[in-house]
Amino acid sequence: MNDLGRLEDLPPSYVEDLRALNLVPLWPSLRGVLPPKVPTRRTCATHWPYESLRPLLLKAGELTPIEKAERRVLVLANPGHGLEKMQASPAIYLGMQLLLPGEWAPSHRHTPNAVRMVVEGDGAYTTVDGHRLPMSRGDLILTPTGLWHEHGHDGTEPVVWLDVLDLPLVYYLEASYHLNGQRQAVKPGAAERRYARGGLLPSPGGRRSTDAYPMLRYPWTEARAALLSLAADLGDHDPVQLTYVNPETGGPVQNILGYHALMLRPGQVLALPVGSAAQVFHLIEGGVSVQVGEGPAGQAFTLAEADTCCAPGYTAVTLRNASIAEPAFLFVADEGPLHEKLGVGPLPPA
Ligand code: GTQ
Repeated sequence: MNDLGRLEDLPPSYVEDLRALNLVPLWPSLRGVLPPKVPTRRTCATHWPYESLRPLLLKAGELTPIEKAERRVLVLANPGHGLEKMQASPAIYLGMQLLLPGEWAPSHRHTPNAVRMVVEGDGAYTTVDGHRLPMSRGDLILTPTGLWHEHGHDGTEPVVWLDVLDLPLVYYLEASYHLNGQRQAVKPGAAERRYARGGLLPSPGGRRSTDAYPMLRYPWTEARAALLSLAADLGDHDPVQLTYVNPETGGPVQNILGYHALMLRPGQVLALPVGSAAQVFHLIEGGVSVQVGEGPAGQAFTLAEADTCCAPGYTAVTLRNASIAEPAFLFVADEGPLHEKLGVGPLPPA
Protein backbone atom coordinates (compact mmCIF):
# COMPACT_ATOMS: atom_id res chain seq x y z
CA MET A 1 0.00 0.00 0.00
CA ASN A 2 2.82 2.40 0.83
CA ASP A 3 4.80 1.37 -2.20
CA LEU A 4 3.42 3.86 -4.66
CA GLY A 5 5.19 4.70 -7.87
CA ARG A 6 7.64 7.60 -7.81
CA LEU A 7 7.97 10.40 -10.31
CA GLU A 8 11.42 9.02 -11.22
CA ASP A 9 9.79 5.74 -12.25
CA LEU A 10 8.12 7.47 -15.17
CA PRO A 11 9.86 8.26 -18.47
CA PRO A 12 11.01 11.93 -18.30
CA SER A 13 9.51 12.64 -21.72
CA TYR A 14 6.10 11.44 -20.45
CA VAL A 15 6.31 13.71 -17.40
CA GLU A 16 7.26 16.59 -19.70
CA ASP A 17 4.28 15.89 -21.97
CA LEU A 18 2.02 15.97 -18.92
CA ARG A 19 3.53 19.21 -17.66
CA ALA A 20 3.13 20.89 -21.02
CA LEU A 21 -0.62 20.31 -20.67
CA ASN A 22 -0.67 21.40 -16.97
CA LEU A 23 -1.17 17.82 -15.83
CA VAL A 24 0.45 16.06 -12.87
CA PRO A 25 0.30 12.37 -11.86
CA LEU A 26 -1.24 12.01 -8.42
CA TRP A 27 0.35 8.79 -7.15
CA PRO A 28 3.88 10.12 -6.49
CA SER A 29 2.38 12.85 -4.29
CA LEU A 30 -0.60 11.01 -2.82
CA ARG A 31 1.08 10.17 0.51
CA GLY A 32 2.30 13.75 0.77
CA VAL A 33 -1.17 15.27 0.66
CA LEU A 34 -2.89 12.43 2.54
CA PRO A 35 -0.28 11.25 5.02
CA PRO A 36 -1.09 8.24 7.21
CA LYS A 37 -2.83 8.68 10.57
CA VAL A 38 -1.81 12.25 11.36
CA PRO A 39 -1.76 15.38 9.19
CA THR A 40 1.45 17.13 8.30
CA ARG A 41 1.64 20.43 10.14
CA ARG A 42 4.01 23.22 9.24
CA THR A 43 3.00 25.10 12.39
CA CYS A 44 5.77 24.79 15.00
CA ALA A 45 5.16 25.29 18.70
CA THR A 46 6.67 28.77 19.08
CA HIS A 47 7.14 31.10 22.05
CA TRP A 48 7.43 34.89 21.76
CA PRO A 49 8.63 36.26 25.13
CA TYR A 50 7.37 39.81 25.64
CA GLU A 51 10.48 40.86 27.52
CA SER A 52 12.61 40.18 24.41
CA LEU A 53 10.30 41.68 21.81
CA ARG A 54 9.29 44.79 23.77
CA PRO A 55 12.59 46.70 23.35
CA LEU A 56 12.57 45.90 19.63
CA LEU A 57 9.00 47.18 19.33
CA LEU A 58 9.94 50.40 21.19
CA LYS A 59 12.94 50.70 18.85
CA ALA A 60 10.53 50.53 15.91
CA GLY A 61 8.86 53.54 17.50
CA GLU A 62 12.17 55.45 17.20
CA LEU A 63 13.06 54.15 13.74
CA THR A 64 9.74 54.48 11.95
CA PRO A 65 7.25 57.31 12.39
CA ILE A 66 3.60 56.22 12.36
CA GLU A 67 3.05 58.10 9.09
CA LYS A 68 5.58 55.77 7.45
CA ALA A 69 4.08 52.63 8.92
CA GLU A 70 0.30 53.22 9.03
CA ARG A 71 0.33 50.34 11.54
CA ARG A 72 3.56 49.94 13.55
CA VAL A 73 3.57 46.21 14.12
CA LEU A 74 6.10 43.45 14.69
CA VAL A 75 4.61 40.24 13.35
CA LEU A 76 4.88 37.09 15.46
CA ALA A 77 5.78 34.76 12.62
CA ASN A 78 5.95 30.99 12.82
CA PRO A 79 9.29 29.69 11.48
CA GLY A 80 7.57 26.48 10.35
CA HIS A 81 5.63 28.44 7.74
CA GLY A 82 8.61 30.64 6.81
CA LEU A 83 8.87 34.04 8.49
CA GLU A 84 7.97 35.92 5.31
CA LYS A 85 4.53 34.30 5.32
CA MET A 86 3.73 36.29 8.48
CA GLN A 87 1.50 33.61 9.93
CA ALA A 88 1.38 31.97 13.35
CA SER A 89 -0.71 29.05 12.07
CA PRO A 90 -2.65 28.21 8.89
CA ALA A 91 -5.37 30.78 9.66
CA ILE A 92 -3.94 32.98 12.44
CA TYR A 93 -1.86 36.14 12.09
CA LEU A 94 -0.38 37.70 15.26
CA GLY A 95 1.19 41.13 15.56
CA MET A 96 2.36 43.34 18.42
CA GLN A 97 1.35 46.90 17.67
CA LEU A 98 2.87 50.02 19.22
CA LEU A 99 1.14 53.38 19.42
CA LEU A 100 3.00 56.28 21.04
CA PRO A 101 1.33 59.19 22.85
CA GLY A 102 -0.32 61.57 20.42
CA GLU A 103 -0.05 59.23 17.46
CA TRP A 104 -2.90 58.31 15.18
CA ALA A 105 -3.16 55.21 12.98
CA PRO A 106 -5.55 56.29 10.21
CA SER A 107 -8.94 54.86 9.40
CA HIS A 108 -9.19 51.89 7.08
CA ARG A 109 -11.26 48.78 6.64
CA HIS A 110 -10.46 45.39 5.18
CA THR A 111 -11.85 41.96 4.48
CA PRO A 112 -9.93 40.03 7.20
CA ASN A 113 -11.36 40.12 10.73
CA ALA A 114 -9.18 41.48 13.53
CA VAL A 115 -9.24 41.63 17.30
CA ARG A 116 -6.95 43.48 19.70
CA MET A 117 -5.88 42.16 23.08
CA VAL A 118 -4.46 45.10 25.01
CA VAL A 119 -1.04 44.32 26.50
CA GLU A 120 0.18 47.50 28.19
CA GLY A 121 -0.44 51.22 28.59
CA ASP A 122 -3.46 53.43 29.10
CA GLY A 123 -5.08 56.21 27.15
CA ALA A 124 -5.35 54.64 23.72
CA TYR A 125 -8.61 54.01 21.96
CA THR A 126 -9.81 52.33 18.80
CA THR A 127 -12.73 53.80 16.92
CA VAL A 128 -14.67 51.00 15.22
CA ASP A 129 -17.67 51.85 13.05
CA GLY A 130 -17.89 55.22 14.82
CA HIS A 131 -17.74 53.77 18.33
CA ARG A 132 -14.83 55.09 20.36
CA LEU A 133 -13.62 52.12 22.40
CA PRO A 134 -11.17 52.73 25.27
CA MET A 135 -8.28 50.25 25.53
CA SER A 136 -7.05 48.85 28.87
CA ARG A 137 -4.92 45.83 29.71
CA GLY A 138 -6.74 42.59 28.88
CA ASP A 139 -9.62 44.20 27.00
CA LEU A 140 -10.70 42.40 23.84
CA ILE A 141 -11.73 44.75 21.04
CA LEU A 142 -13.22 43.50 17.79
CA THR A 143 -12.70 45.01 14.38
CA PRO A 144 -14.80 42.64 12.30
CA THR A 145 -14.60 42.37 8.53
CA GLY A 146 -15.56 45.50 6.64
CA LEU A 147 -15.83 47.91 9.60
CA TRP A 148 -13.87 51.16 9.61
CA HIS A 149 -11.24 51.31 12.35
CA GLU A 150 -8.53 53.71 13.48
CA HIS A 151 -6.36 53.96 16.58
CA GLY A 152 -5.55 57.04 18.67
CA HIS A 153 -3.67 57.69 21.88
CA ASP A 154 -4.33 60.51 24.38
CA GLY A 155 -2.16 59.06 27.18
CA THR A 156 1.44 59.65 28.18
CA GLU A 157 3.10 56.21 27.89
CA PRO A 158 3.47 53.82 24.95
CA VAL A 159 0.52 51.50 24.37
CA VAL A 160 1.00 47.99 23.03
CA TRP A 161 -1.58 45.49 21.96
CA LEU A 162 -1.68 42.06 20.32
CA ASP A 163 -3.46 41.95 16.97
CA VAL A 164 -5.06 38.66 15.99
CA LEU A 165 -6.34 38.40 12.43
CA ASP A 166 -7.58 35.66 10.13
CA LEU A 167 -5.41 37.29 7.44
CA PRO A 168 -3.51 34.12 6.34
CA LEU A 169 -6.76 32.36 5.48
CA VAL A 170 -8.42 35.34 3.81
CA TYR A 171 -5.22 35.99 1.84
CA TYR A 172 -5.06 32.31 0.81
CA LEU A 173 -8.66 32.66 -0.40
CA GLU A 174 -7.48 35.58 -2.59
CA ALA A 175 -9.99 37.78 -0.80
CA SER A 176 -7.73 40.07 1.26
CA TYR A 177 -7.81 43.80 0.51
CA HIS A 178 -8.34 47.16 2.21
CA LEU A 179 -9.81 50.61 1.64
CA ASN A 180 -8.52 53.83 3.20
CA GLY A 181 -10.90 56.36 4.70
CA GLN A 182 -11.30 59.69 6.45
CA ARG A 183 -11.15 60.19 10.17
CA GLN A 184 -14.43 58.78 11.50
CA ALA A 185 -17.10 60.91 13.09
CA VAL A 186 -17.55 59.50 16.56
CA LYS A 187 -21.13 58.46 17.31
CA PRO A 188 -22.53 59.90 20.54
CA GLY A 189 -23.32 57.67 23.51
CA ALA A 190 -21.65 54.51 24.70
CA ALA A 191 -23.21 51.77 22.60
CA GLU A 192 -20.34 49.48 23.54
CA ARG A 193 -21.88 49.26 27.00
CA ARG A 194 -25.34 48.18 25.82
CA TYR A 195 -24.49 44.54 26.41
CA ALA A 196 -22.55 45.10 29.62
CA ARG A 197 -23.82 42.10 31.61
CA GLY A 198 -24.17 38.48 30.57
CA GLY A 199 -27.78 37.26 30.45
CA LEU A 200 -29.22 40.75 30.11
CA LEU A 201 -30.09 42.07 26.67
CA PRO A 202 -31.57 45.45 25.89
CA SER A 203 -35.33 45.01 25.26
CA PRO A 204 -36.57 45.65 21.74
CA GLY A 205 -37.64 49.16 22.74
CA GLY A 206 -34.26 49.58 24.42
CA ARG A 207 -32.02 49.86 21.39
CA ARG A 208 -31.33 46.21 20.75
CA SER A 209 -28.69 46.09 18.04
CA THR A 210 -29.38 44.82 14.55
CA ASP A 211 -25.66 44.93 13.74
CA ALA A 212 -23.94 41.68 12.77
CA TYR A 213 -21.40 42.46 15.50
CA PRO A 214 -23.43 44.03 18.33
CA MET A 215 -20.63 43.99 20.92
CA LEU A 216 -17.24 45.38 19.98
CA ARG A 217 -15.46 45.66 23.34
CA TYR A 218 -15.17 42.98 26.03
CA PRO A 219 -13.59 44.63 29.09
CA TRP A 220 -11.09 42.50 30.98
CA THR A 221 -12.61 43.51 34.34
CA GLU A 222 -15.81 41.71 33.28
CA ALA A 223 -14.09 38.63 31.85
CA ARG A 224 -11.84 38.25 34.91
CA ALA A 225 -14.76 38.58 37.30
CA ALA A 226 -16.75 36.04 35.26
CA LEU A 227 -13.86 33.54 35.41
CA LEU A 228 -13.58 33.93 39.19
CA SER A 229 -17.30 33.38 39.71
CA LEU A 230 -17.28 30.39 37.34
CA ALA A 231 -14.33 28.89 39.24
CA ALA A 232 -16.21 29.26 42.52
CA ASP A 233 -18.97 27.02 41.15
CA LEU A 234 -16.81 24.26 39.63
CA GLY A 235 -14.76 21.38 40.95
CA ASP A 236 -11.07 21.94 41.60
CA HIS A 237 -9.97 20.10 38.46
CA ASP A 238 -12.59 21.42 36.07
CA PRO A 239 -11.41 23.73 33.30
CA VAL A 240 -12.38 27.34 34.01
CA GLN A 241 -12.88 28.69 30.52
CA LEU A 242 -15.15 31.26 28.93
CA THR A 243 -15.79 31.88 25.26
CA TYR A 244 -16.26 35.37 23.90
CA VAL A 245 -19.64 35.28 22.16
CA ASN A 246 -21.92 37.50 20.15
CA PRO A 247 -24.60 38.37 22.75
CA GLU A 248 -27.41 38.26 20.18
CA THR A 249 -26.60 34.83 18.72
CA GLY A 250 -24.66 33.10 21.49
CA GLY A 251 -22.19 32.00 18.79
CA PRO A 252 -18.50 32.86 18.42
CA VAL A 253 -17.80 36.61 18.12
CA GLN A 254 -16.32 36.15 14.64
CA ASN A 255 -16.83 33.66 11.82
CA ILE A 256 -13.32 32.29 11.43
CA LEU A 257 -11.33 32.49 14.69
CA GLY A 258 -12.55 31.75 18.22
CA TYR A 259 -11.57 33.66 21.37
CA HIS A 260 -11.58 32.45 24.96
CA ALA A 261 -10.45 33.48 28.45
CA LEU A 262 -9.06 30.78 30.69
CA MET A 263 -8.23 30.74 34.38
CA LEU A 264 -5.90 28.26 36.07
CA ARG A 265 -6.33 27.88 39.80
CA PRO A 266 -3.20 28.00 41.97
CA GLY A 267 -1.16 24.92 41.03
CA GLN A 268 -3.77 23.69 38.54
CA VAL A 269 -2.65 21.44 35.69
CA LEU A 270 -5.01 21.41 32.72
CA ALA A 271 -4.72 18.98 29.79
CA LEU A 272 -6.68 20.53 26.93
CA PRO A 273 -8.73 18.30 24.63
CA VAL A 274 -6.86 17.51 21.42
CA GLY A 275 -8.65 18.98 18.40
CA SER A 276 -7.83 19.76 14.80
CA ALA A 277 -7.45 23.52 15.23
CA ALA A 278 -4.24 25.41 15.98
CA GLN A 279 -4.25 27.55 19.13
CA VAL A 280 -2.57 30.66 20.50
CA PHE A 281 -2.03 31.40 24.19
CA HIS A 282 -1.34 34.87 25.58
CA LEU A 283 -0.70 35.22 29.30
CA ILE A 284 -2.60 38.12 30.87
CA GLU A 285 -1.73 37.50 34.50
CA GLY A 286 0.45 35.09 36.50
CA GLY A 287 2.98 32.49 35.37
CA VAL A 288 2.14 29.40 33.30
CA SER A 289 4.16 26.56 31.85
CA VAL A 290 2.94 25.14 28.57
CA GLN A 291 3.75 21.65 27.30
CA VAL A 292 3.05 21.27 23.59
CA GLY A 293 3.18 17.69 22.30
CA GLU A 294 4.55 14.68 24.12
CA GLY A 295 7.76 12.69 24.10
CA PRO A 296 11.01 13.78 22.44
CA ALA A 297 9.13 15.92 19.89
CA GLY A 298 7.34 17.82 22.66
CA GLN A 299 8.26 21.36 23.61
CA ALA A 300 7.88 23.21 26.89
CA PHE A 301 7.61 26.97 27.41
CA THR A 302 7.43 29.07 30.54
CA LEU A 303 5.12 32.00 29.91
CA ALA A 304 5.69 35.23 31.80
CA GLU A 305 3.07 37.98 31.74
CA ALA A 306 2.39 39.28 28.21
CA ASP A 307 4.14 36.31 26.58
CA THR A 308 2.49 34.62 23.61
CA CYS A 309 2.90 31.10 22.20
CA CYS A 310 1.19 28.88 19.66
CA ALA A 311 0.52 25.19 19.18
CA PRO A 312 -0.42 23.27 16.02
CA GLY A 313 -3.62 21.26 15.79
CA TYR A 314 -3.70 17.51 16.53
CA THR A 315 -1.32 18.15 19.41
CA ALA A 316 -1.72 17.63 23.15
CA VAL A 317 -1.36 20.88 25.12
CA THR A 318 -1.01 20.90 28.90
CA LEU A 319 -1.08 24.12 30.90
CA ARG A 320 0.27 24.40 34.42
CA ASN A 321 -0.09 27.34 36.77
CA ALA A 322 3.43 27.87 38.14
CA SER A 323 2.07 29.54 41.28
CA ILE A 324 0.53 27.64 44.17
CA ALA A 325 -0.80 30.88 45.64
CA GLU A 326 -2.30 32.95 42.81
CA PRO A 327 -4.59 32.17 39.87
CA ALA A 328 -3.31 32.66 36.32
CA PHE A 329 -5.30 34.13 33.41
CA LEU A 330 -4.83 33.39 29.72
CA PHE A 331 -6.31 34.69 26.50
CA VAL A 332 -6.76 31.93 23.93
CA ALA A 333 -7.33 32.31 20.18
CA ASP A 334 -8.05 29.30 17.99
CA GLU A 335 -9.26 28.22 14.58
CA GLY A 336 -12.26 26.43 16.10
CA PRO A 337 -15.15 28.25 14.38
CA LEU A 338 -13.49 27.73 10.99
CA HIS A 339 -12.97 24.00 11.52
CA GLU A 340 -16.48 23.61 12.89
CA LYS A 341 -18.07 25.33 9.90
CA LEU A 342 -16.01 23.25 7.49
CA GLY A 343 -16.76 20.01 9.33
CA VAL A 344 -13.04 19.37 9.75
CA GLY A 345 -11.93 17.40 12.81
CA PRO A 346 -10.05 14.32 13.95
CA LEU A 347 -11.38 11.10 12.36
CA PRO A 348 -13.15 8.74 14.74
CA PRO A 349 -10.98 5.69 15.46
CA ALA A 350 -11.47 2.65 13.19
O1 GTQ B 1 -4.54 47.77 13.29
O2 GTQ B 1 -5.74 47.77 11.50
O3 GTQ B 1 -1.50 43.92 12.85
O4 GTQ B 1 -4.87 46.47 9.42
C1 GTQ B 1 -2.38 44.16 10.67
C2 GTQ B 1 -3.23 44.81 9.82
C3 GTQ B 1 -3.10 45.57 12.45
C4 GTQ B 1 -4.81 47.33 12.16
C5 GTQ B 1 -2.32 44.55 11.99
C6 GTQ B 1 -4.03 45.84 10.28
C7 GTQ B 1 -3.96 46.23 11.61
